[in-house]
Amino acid sequence: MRELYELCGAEPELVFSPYCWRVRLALLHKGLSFVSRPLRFTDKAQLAFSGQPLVPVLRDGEAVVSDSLAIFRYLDQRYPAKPLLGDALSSARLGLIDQLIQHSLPAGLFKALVLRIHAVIDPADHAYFRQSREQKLGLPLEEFADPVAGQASLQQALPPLNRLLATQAYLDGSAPAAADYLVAGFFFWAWSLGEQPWDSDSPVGAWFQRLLGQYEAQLGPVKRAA
Ligand SMILES: N[C@@H](CCC(=O)N[C@@H](CS)C(=O)NCC(=O)O)C(=O)O
Repeated sequence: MRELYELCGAEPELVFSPYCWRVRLALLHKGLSFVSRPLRFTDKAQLAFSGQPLVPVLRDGEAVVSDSLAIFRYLDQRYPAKPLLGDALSSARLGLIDQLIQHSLPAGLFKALVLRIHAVIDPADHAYFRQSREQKLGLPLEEFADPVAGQASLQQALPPLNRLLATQAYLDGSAPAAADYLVAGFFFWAWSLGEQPWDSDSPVGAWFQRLLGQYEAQLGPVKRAA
């Protein structure tokens, strides 16, 4: 059996972690079915078998792999058909792409989404979420949250993606692969939380709709927060 441990809100079908979305998209790419194991923040003791505290975790028979990039690499090694990464050089470059994208996308999105996250998580998770995030941010969630500033920050990060996607359908070329899923995880994060802080008419908007359409054609509608 193949199981994906992922983060959920009060409703178990509402899975919203960007890193878990990456893995959902990668499994779909490979045509591999999986059973979702939704966890709340306070259920993380159930990840003890993986030897670390974060999702996503993929349990595939005897194999246990955590970290979205490590899971991409595992999937290519174990299931070489329909490569996500390609050769060793492409695999190494994905680490660079991840660093660059982590530097530009999630901070603004988190500013825009943090109160949405707080609203959708289970009340049992509220204290943990607030305490852990406020400790990192150094200020109360309500003072940090700023959807307008978050959206402005996202707009500053989008031009390179828009320029590339104006010339090709996917970040990886004419068909989607690892670079697309790595970046799209952040867009599915916002989408599942009921937000779309980017322009539908932009190349990025069209790219996201293509990926969403492919996902929903196979796995059904994405559960979104109201
Ligand atoms: N580098 C990891 C990041 C994983 C990560 O940060 N996961 C978050 C969910 S988005 C998590 O498990 N958070 C649990 C917590 O904050 O307690 C990856 O790419 O998978």
